[in-house]
Amino acid sequence: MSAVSPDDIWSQAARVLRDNDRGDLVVAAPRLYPHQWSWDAAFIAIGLARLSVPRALAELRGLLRAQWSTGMIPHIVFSGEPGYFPGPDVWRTDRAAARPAGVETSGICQPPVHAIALARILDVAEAVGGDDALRAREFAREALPRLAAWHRWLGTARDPDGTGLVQIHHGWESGMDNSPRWDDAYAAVPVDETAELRRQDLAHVADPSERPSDREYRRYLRLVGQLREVEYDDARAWRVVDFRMGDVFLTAVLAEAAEELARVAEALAQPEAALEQRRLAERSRAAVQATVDPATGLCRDWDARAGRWAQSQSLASFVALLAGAGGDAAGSTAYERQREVMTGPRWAGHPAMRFALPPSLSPEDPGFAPRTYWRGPVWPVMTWLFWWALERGGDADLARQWRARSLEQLSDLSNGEYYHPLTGAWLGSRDQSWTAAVALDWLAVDR
Ligand code: 9WN
Repeated sequence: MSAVSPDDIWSQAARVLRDNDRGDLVVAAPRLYPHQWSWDAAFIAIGLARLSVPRALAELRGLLRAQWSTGMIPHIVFSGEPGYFPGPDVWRTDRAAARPAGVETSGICQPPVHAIALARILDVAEAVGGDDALRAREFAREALPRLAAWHRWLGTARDPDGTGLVQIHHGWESGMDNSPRWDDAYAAVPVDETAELRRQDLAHVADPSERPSDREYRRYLRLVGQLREVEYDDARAWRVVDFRMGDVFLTAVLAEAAEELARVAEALAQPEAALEQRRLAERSRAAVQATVDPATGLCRDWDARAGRWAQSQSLASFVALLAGAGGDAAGSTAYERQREVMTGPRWAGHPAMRFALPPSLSPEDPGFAPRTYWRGPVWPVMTWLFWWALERGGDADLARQWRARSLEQLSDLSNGEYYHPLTGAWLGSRDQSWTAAVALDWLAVDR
């Protein structure tokens, strides 16, 4: 046991969020990511709510101001600070008809965890009562149609094949940028050796192997170029882009977010809005269920261009634990099977793991790279999401264990972006906002 107390973790995490707060937005990390990221902002708001409900609401309100007229919530809202590549000059979303005036954003999206954040903040605020509860309800009324439009856009513009599986046009949209999930699909994306790389990320990490390679970045930029070329027009983008994947993790998140938004709509006495979200949740869950590989019991992404299932196994293969937890799938075969594999000796229960927590890749996988980003490390924010789903689904013992181990992992007080699964050392950026945010939420549970 470490000598660090929960109060120490709390004060350090609160300090991180305070220091990373630029007034109108909280940057994802002080140096590596000096802007607001879409799904980071949602997790950050969950943590902020434990410090100040109004500040948490302001974070989400700020993000929603950058929502495109199509419904898309962009993956980055630029703060004006220098130091990140690719910046607005590369994205050139000023040419996109759907981008709102007065903000600079990227032209792609990220997983839709926002309604999960809204519902959680509302619950926190209702428990506090008074002004916090009033303000949270008022904000929920304002956010509901916007989040419904966001979900609708994912379910239509990003499901051109009508399968229920949401398609992404860039690995960045998955939030798990260089996960082996995308290796085969990226192998078919021509590398543009002439693309100018002005990477700044490598200046902010201890070791370049913690980040994606230049070769990966060249592909990332090629896809941005293709989307920029069609001015981020939804009708054209999916036809021209060299990468189009049915993302099972994002779809599972959408299922749960829709379920949560339905709950919010009911609390606001808006039954029609609730019904729309319940239908979307059902459709998304069915799509997730349809990805289950009968041989392994794990979920799979779909390569829509190649017309085949992606082969890799990663943290994202376990999304029955997310999408199964809230509804009728709890206790289903996929849930039970994935739970067993994840807690078993190939994954979180691997004997070499420093903490028995879900890693981004199995230590047994030939591609396991314990320092490299989404190719092995443990990401506390991902543990939080799975923990949240377990809690809600009533899988209390495992939820308790993951929370306790995560707090032990966080007792180095670094608030690292991700952690070496075998040594427990922090990697990537320190003082990462979303790590601090989930630490606060975990601690608040029994404070
Ligand atoms: C690209 C901010 C973001 C996270 C992503 C994570 C990383 C960006 C980058 O950082 O991606 O979007 O430059 O590497 O992969 O999940 O939202 O924390």
